[in-house]
Amino acid sequence: MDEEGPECGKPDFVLLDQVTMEDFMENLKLRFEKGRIYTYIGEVLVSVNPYQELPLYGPEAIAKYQGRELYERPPHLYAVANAAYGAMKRRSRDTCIVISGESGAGKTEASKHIMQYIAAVTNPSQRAEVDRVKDVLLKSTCVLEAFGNARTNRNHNSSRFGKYMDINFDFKGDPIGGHIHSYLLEKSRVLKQHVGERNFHAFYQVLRGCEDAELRNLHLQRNPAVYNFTRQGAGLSALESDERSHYLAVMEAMRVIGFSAEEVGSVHRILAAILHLGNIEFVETEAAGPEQGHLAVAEELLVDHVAELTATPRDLVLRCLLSRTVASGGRELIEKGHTAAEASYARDACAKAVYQRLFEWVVNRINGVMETRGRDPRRDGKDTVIGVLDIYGFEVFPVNSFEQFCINYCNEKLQQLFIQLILKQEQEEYEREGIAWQSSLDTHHRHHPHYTSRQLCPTDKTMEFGRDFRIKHYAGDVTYSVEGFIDKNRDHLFQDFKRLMYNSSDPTLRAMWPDGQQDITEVTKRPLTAGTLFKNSMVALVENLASKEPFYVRCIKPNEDKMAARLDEDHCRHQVVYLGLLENVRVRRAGFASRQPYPRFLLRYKMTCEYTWPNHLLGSDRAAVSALLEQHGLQGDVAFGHTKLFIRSPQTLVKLEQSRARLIPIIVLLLQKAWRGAL
Ligand code: AOV
Ligand code: MG
Repeated sequence: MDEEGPECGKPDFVLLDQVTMEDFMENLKLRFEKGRIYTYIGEVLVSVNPYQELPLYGPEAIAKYQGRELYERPPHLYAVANAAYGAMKRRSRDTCIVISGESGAGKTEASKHIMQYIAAVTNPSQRAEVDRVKDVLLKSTCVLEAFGNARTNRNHNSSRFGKYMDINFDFKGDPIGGHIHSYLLEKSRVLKQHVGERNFHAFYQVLRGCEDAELRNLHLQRNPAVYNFTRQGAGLSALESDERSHYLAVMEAMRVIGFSAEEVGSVHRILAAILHLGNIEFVETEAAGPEQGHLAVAEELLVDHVAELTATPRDLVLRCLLSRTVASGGRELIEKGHTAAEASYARDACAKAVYQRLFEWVVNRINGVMETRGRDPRRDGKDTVIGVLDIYGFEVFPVNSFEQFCINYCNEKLQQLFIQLILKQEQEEYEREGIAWQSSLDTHHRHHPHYTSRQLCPTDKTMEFGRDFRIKHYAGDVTYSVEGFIDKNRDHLFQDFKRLMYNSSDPTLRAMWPDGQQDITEVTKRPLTAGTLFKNSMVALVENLASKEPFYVRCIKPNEDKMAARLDEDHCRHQVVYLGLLENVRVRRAGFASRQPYPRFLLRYKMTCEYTWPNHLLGSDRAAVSALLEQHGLQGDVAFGHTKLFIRSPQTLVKLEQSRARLIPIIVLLLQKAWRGAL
């Protein structure tokens, strides 16, 4: 990777002459056009999705960033990963990298680059256990994406779950374990997708990827259009060959992680059972037996398939589909027949729940493999953690429901945290360095959501009475439809299904349903709603992040069309506004425009002073910096911290930058002359 010249714009927005939207956008655009998709705001990394492969990654690039200071090389994810790793290792601090930005902005890709960096720079002594953990860390992404990602209209590989991954390091700084926490999978996708969208990748991968014999055993046909759950997205499939190579990659990843052949077989059978379940329809008939009331299954063969694939008794499957057990009055249990509508609802609830449990089982299974082992007992408890957060991005669709509400709520929470931590961090740094500073900011930057509905705003015809409500989010207004909202929030599944799954003779499936052993009378208490559970998990997440030293990656989506090398200014400006990036620059410059460790400052500016070029003899870097500033007459605008120089006004930096820019051509000439002389 080449170094950056002035034609690439400013590598840090803090260096802008003025902090206006125009200047910000001009710099962003200029850099993007030059293939510079990364720019700093202090230690925050702003990243613009290039929508094309750029030669920015891989072992060579990693080597350039390894062990370097943040500003020594052009801005990069690797530099942030390295900074987080360095802070963790040097100061034994738990750190976290929070990646945010709207759907399709590049969060998941960024998280993968970060993991790759960490894997590449650790374990020089190649300890087998550490290598194993690294393999699992890297391969887990591929498996989780298969089960938790799907094509949406905003992103062809959109994460439909939130992911927070902790990596545990031992005292040597090598990864010895990890833990993935997943947040609210968008399970309603199993049943239904918007036009232009698909179900989770895993379904298509099995349909397209399995060998003929296995497909026959699963009673499946290759064509996704045959199944209700995959029909809608069938025409949008990736190339069949791609789907198959994804399938093979997932199989390989599962093998490396340590899933047994039996487990993989179970996973396939569960996916197939869900597809068959989705095709089951109900008919109301006089002829149906007295036990099931007047309801029957239209195609009984499908019930056979579901029973076989889930290793459960066929009669019980049928019974669960057509009726439910209820505890009447006291403790007496009675079986109550479904209406056709109730049966369809129960079938769907079951299909969603089976998929969700499968997903959670996959996550737990990976966690089991990554559990920290082989820790030195004398140093127990001394290991440190880097957390990487890659959550689903803010999204707005033509119709938004419970899932969007949760996803956007989550983004709202993270935005609040960003603002809070940025202020906190600034103040702490000033204190640590012994610099007096007066906070010029209040927290009016917090965005309070505003609620409105047609009832409150009768003239607003963009919302329907009693159906829609609108929230003013930090990233824009979103209208939510309450249709299905309460159901999704209540998230009810009849105990009969749970019991059925728990009684499966397939140990993998059975392990996913520990609550199936509960007695019906024990479960009639009202459980927490999905919304409450999600909210609680967000509170815990935010607390966890706030306890760590945070590093931020702020991702920007350059255009709505997933087009390479096109930056739509309005679209980006909107994101710059709601991500609070201008405020970020201002906060960074509020007290002091810039702060730099003395060695880094010298590296950049030493050529502007005769006492420091090419090397100084002044005893300490701090003394050298002082001499340099004095020669420029700039010493009045700075404060000397214990390890860093703090520069108050941006003009000082601008002057130094100008003087550097004037000298570079002369130095290049001198070097060329010297070079020729040497020849
Ligand atoms: P997201 O994670 O932020 O969206 P992704 O990381 O999935 O977004 O990125 C979307 C797509 O953009 C990827 O599939 C790539 O095609 C492309 N892309 C992103 N980053 C890069 C990069 N650095 N280089 C090349 N292409 C890139 V969501 O999961 O929807 O919020 O819920
Ligand atoms: Mg993602």
